[in-house]
Order: sequence, then C-alpha cells, then structure tokens
Amino acid sequence: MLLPNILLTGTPGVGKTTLGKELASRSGLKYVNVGDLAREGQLYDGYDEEYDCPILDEDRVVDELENQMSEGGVIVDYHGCDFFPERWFHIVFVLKTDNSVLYKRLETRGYNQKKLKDNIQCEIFQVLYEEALGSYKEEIVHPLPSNKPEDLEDNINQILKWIEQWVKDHSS
Ligand code: DAT
Repeated sequence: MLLPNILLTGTPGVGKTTLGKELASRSGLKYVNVGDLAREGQLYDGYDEEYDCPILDEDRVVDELENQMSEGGVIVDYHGCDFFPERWFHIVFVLKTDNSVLYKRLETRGYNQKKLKDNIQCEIFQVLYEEALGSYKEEIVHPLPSNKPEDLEDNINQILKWIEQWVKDHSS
C-alpha cells in the first residue's frame, strides 16, 4: 500500500512533536524527529556560538532519511523545511501558536531571554510559514492552529481523514 509523507513544521514549542507522535500512533505512519535523528547520529557540521547549539549537517540528514522517505508513510518533524527535497512531501502543515501561549511554553522549557525573544519573533514574522511557502507548492502548505487541546484533537482528525483519502486516491 502506498502511504503519504507528511511534514510538520513551525517555530519550536508550537506542538509538532505532540501532534506527530499522536498522529503516528493513530495512523500507523512512522514518526521522525529530525532534531533527535541528528543528535543520535551526530549529524552536525560545527557549532553556533551565538545560539549555543550545534549546526545541523543538512546534507547528511537528507542522506540518512532518503530511503525511508522514498518508501513513504513518514511524518517528519522539524523547525525548518527548506533543505528537504521538495519531492519528499505530499502535504506540509505549519503549526501556529498565539504569542502569549508560546511564550509560556518556551519559558517552561527554560529558554533564556535571547532564545525566547528570537523564537517569539520567529512566530510573529511567520518565518516558518514563509519558508514552507517558498519551498513547496502553495496548495500543499496548510497552517494549523495549535493553542489548546481541542486544536490538537481537531488537527489529528483532519489529518487522519486526509491520509485516508490520499490512500484511497492512490490505490489502484
Ligand atoms: P514542538 O515539537 O513544536 O517543539 P511540543 O510538541 O514539544 O512542540 O509542544 C510544546 C509544549 O506545548 C508541550 O508541553 C506540549 C504543549 N502542547 C502542544 N500542543 C498543544 C496543544 N494543542 N494544546 C495545548 N498544549 C499543547
């Protein structure tokens, strides 16, 4: 059976991991967290002193994922999306969270003032939404509200329906 690949993107803290894991368990699709994958495989290319974090080796991440992406049925979670091959994804969801809600979530994570400010600005300026629109066909990029538990439930149900329809359309 052919299965679609789904990209979940958005500013850190918007709820990609929460949605991705729940969606994987309810749909049977595989969940890949690119941050975890990079950490496990040390897929880094230097260190960013300003942001105090390792720099992702994007080419090695793409190589690492290529086989399973061509098989299909993968949910990818990452706060960036312009370096993945466009052909990988059948649909792209950009999660969005109100600033005050996002601020509290990131504060709870213990982010310092600079990291908090940068990420809130990233959300205000819709950086990831613009990046997704610049990297994929507009008609496959969908914003999703991600403020409260009901949003999570709605998003899951909506995506499950989309997967079901996609599978029907691609079975012959
Ligand atoms: P991300 O993977 O985008 O960094 P996350 O899934 O780790 O985000 O979520 C960050 C926090 O927000 C976490 O404590 C769970 C919570 N959260 C996620 N989606 C939510 C929703 N729809 N309603 C309420 N809380 C949510």
